[in-house]
Amino acid sequence: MANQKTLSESLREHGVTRRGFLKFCAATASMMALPPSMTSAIAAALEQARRPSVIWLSFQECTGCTESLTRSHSPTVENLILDVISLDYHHTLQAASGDAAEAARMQAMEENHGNYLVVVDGSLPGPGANMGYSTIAGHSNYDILMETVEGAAAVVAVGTCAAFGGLPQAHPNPTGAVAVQDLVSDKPVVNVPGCPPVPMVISGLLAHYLTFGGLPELDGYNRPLAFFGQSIHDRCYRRPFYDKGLFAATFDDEGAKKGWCLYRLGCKGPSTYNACATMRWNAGTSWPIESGHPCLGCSEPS
Ligand code: FSX
Repeated sequence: MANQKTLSESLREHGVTRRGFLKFCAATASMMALPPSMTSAIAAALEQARRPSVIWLSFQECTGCTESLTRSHSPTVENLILDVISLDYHHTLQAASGDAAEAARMQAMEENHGNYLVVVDGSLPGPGANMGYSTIAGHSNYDILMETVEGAAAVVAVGTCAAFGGLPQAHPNPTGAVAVQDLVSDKPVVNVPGCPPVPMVISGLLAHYLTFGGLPELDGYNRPLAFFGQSIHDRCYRRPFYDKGLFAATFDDEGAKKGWCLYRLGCKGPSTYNACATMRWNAGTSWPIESGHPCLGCSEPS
């Protein structure tokens, strides 16, 4: 529970230089589609900020969302956890286990009542379902979620499973899986869908919360507009081929080799809103369409 330090104190403790700090602020401004002139305002806000306590709950999921977060490169997951937030509970990343892990969650809830963020990945069996399908330390996912969000400032549903039900909810939905927003109605819920979500979108949302002390503007699906405001199609580097009517018809024809549009191969880019085309994956190396595969539309409901 080291969240009583300001961010700048924490950064100094971890040997982060002023230049490195400003680079992080510039990356945060860019992620949130803010002008570069906002960098100094973000730096000033972050220097005064107390690191918010974050409790991360994992339910019915594949751990891809956490795997994605660990590939965040600006900020890195180390920056994020050591410098930006106080990650007080996370099954996969925490050292504690068993009773000690659950005690850490209870302590974070008590000490930060009303102020902590709850991040959830995975869907969970809803009311009427067999709660035994998914339990942690003998408690149902439902009980853990409701107990933890009671004192939260806001809830972030990370991944399409938490945001919309995702793979566990696919027909015939054997576990009666529901999304977080189906259960939480008295706290703000932000959805960060994707299977998995773009790592920089997860860390960018947390950085936004810390910088501005609140949640960003959301779209109709409660997704942050800064990241989900434009379709994959609108930002796709293959878009000029679509506009000229040049399409790959198979995965290995001349059109595919020339990098033409993948729409006729089933690409869901025109109806999918996400930041893959600009933020890309693996430290900005590439993204599915650049690898020759159509968009699957993973960040949309159903
Ligand atoms: Fe779901 Fe995430 Fe896909 Fe996996 O936590 S959004 S199955 S990447 O892991 O929840």
